[in-house]
Amino acid sequence: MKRYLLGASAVAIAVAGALFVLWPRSVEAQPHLAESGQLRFVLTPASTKSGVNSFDLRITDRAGNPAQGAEVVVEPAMPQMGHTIAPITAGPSEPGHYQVGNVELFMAGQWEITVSLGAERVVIPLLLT
Ligand SMILES: [Cu+2]
Repeated sequence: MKRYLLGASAVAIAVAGALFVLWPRSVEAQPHLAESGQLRFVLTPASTKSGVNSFDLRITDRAGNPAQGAEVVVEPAMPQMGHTIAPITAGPSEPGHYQVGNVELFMAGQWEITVSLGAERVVIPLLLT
């Protein structure tokens, strides 16, 4: 009887461990960094799931000062599938800080987000589930 209980508790611990490892967790949206010739772009998506998304964008020069620029242009695309969506523009909410809402990333998969500020441009890969 004692041995049976020990065996049962070992099984319970193994199951709990497997659940801990395998349980689906929501993926934290990580900041994505990209650099152009003059600027450093950090794009943080609100979500890593397909659907309506929004981006928090912080743009600085190489010294870390907020970028000067009236409008940022965001152009999401899925080049492998030939999808593009209409460019979205946003003005700064404070120097170097842009919030881009209503980004309709309508399907899961590998997106490429082109972000331009004036002549500076980066392409940021974004994988959605
Ligand atoms: Cu697609």
